[in-house]
Amino acid sequence: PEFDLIIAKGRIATAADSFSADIGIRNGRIVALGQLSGARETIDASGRLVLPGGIDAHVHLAQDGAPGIVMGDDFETGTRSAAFGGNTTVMPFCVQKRGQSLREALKDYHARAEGACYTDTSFHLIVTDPTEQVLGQDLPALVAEGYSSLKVFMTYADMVLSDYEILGVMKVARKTGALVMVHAEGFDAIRFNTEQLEAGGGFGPKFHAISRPEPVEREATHRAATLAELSDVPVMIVHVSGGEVIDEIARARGRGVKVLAETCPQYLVLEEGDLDREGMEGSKYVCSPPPRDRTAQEACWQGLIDGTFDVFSSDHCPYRFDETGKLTPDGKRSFRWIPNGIPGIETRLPILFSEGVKKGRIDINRFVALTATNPARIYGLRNKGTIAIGADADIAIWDPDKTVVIGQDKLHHGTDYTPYEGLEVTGWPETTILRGQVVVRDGELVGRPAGGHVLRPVSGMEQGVKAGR
Ligand code: DUC
Ligand code: ZN
Ligand code: ZN
Ligand code: ZN
Repeated sequence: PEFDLIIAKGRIATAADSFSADIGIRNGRIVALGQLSGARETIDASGRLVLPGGIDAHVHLAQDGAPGIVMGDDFETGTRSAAFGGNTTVMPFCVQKRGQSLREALKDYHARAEGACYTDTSFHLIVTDPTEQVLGQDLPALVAEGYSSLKVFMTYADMVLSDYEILGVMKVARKTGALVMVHAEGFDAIRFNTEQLEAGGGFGPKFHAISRPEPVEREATHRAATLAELSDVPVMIVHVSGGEVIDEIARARGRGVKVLAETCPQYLVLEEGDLDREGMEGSKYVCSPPPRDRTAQEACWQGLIDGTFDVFSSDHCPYRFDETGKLTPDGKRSFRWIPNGIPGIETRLPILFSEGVKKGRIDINRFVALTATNPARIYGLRNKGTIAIGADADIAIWDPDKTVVIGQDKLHHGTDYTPYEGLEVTGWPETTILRGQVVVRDGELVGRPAGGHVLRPVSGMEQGVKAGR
């Protein structure tokens, strides 16, 4: 037969168009679109929506935490959950520990991922120790090899970089074309607020949000954009939580700074009040930046509608709840010890589809752009993120009318709760295909954990140009 696989009679959507066609796949690539026949296998997609496989450009898998804190997902369970959620590529972080070389960190994370993934995987670096060796030798070499995106933190004692250090990193980015992603929250303000709150007896999860209100994020976003302006580089502001931050991004763009921006499901459907739930329940919602209020949710929706946001990612960061109530086991009681991050790799696409597309806030083409096409372009994932002849056959087949009440019992991650428990969504991915291989078929796992490739993005210079707005 001419094709290995035909996906027949589906309604296809890309970032640009919607149309009905059969998709012909050979050797893992899309080779034909139209009225097709002659395949070893045909999947009937009539009445279904056929989308590019999701690209989750911001996830944390198998990261080392503080002593006693274990992440709820390794690469196997994390990418399995991603595949069930309609994704075919995930972008986790390779974290440099202080004192460690970037190459050692990469070797370590590659070893965790190789042969263990149900989806394709491509690493961002996290630079926590920008020594002369790192800035002068290692980072330029790695960018040239294809590690063309890296994250820096403006908070956390063990991660924070000074403005001076960020400028050093951005100088390398300017030279090599790497894209700098920034966690924009101000360290000193958070530290000060945390001490004040604890001194006043404020220890519970809700004080996490009170210690880092939106102005803390707005100020850091302004500073990150300014450092990018001084350095003449694009910058990606990740996990944006509300309107004040969005306004700061718009101002920077207005003066010509190339600011890219990402938001996440937690800023659309969770609120600060969730951190104040009974007992330790609130710890299930502790992430940074924290979810805000209704006004901030609306501002994030507006940013998705008007194109302020380039990318919609999960920021899946799966700390376990049961053993510790998301607290360190050695009895430290304050919110400051609650690991920051919540799971969401499987629920990202259904939440945006249901709340966004089904409720008429965004159209299906914008949905595809935010969740697959833009991440592929911005991070230089060649042949990914769209349905076109020559592209990788990374495809998700959705039932657009299936209603699901999200619950831990239905998810496939390795962690033990979902912050979206009880949320009803309409539209669910049923079948996920990676480079022409079925990974999930009608809600059943059929792929193998060795099926995913650990990719590297294309070389930095090329992607730096593309990242320009
Ligand atoms: N930043 C993230 O991107 N994820 C989880 C925690 C954090 O601070
Ligand atoms: Zn972050
Ligand atoms: Zn994150
Ligand atoms: Zn491979």
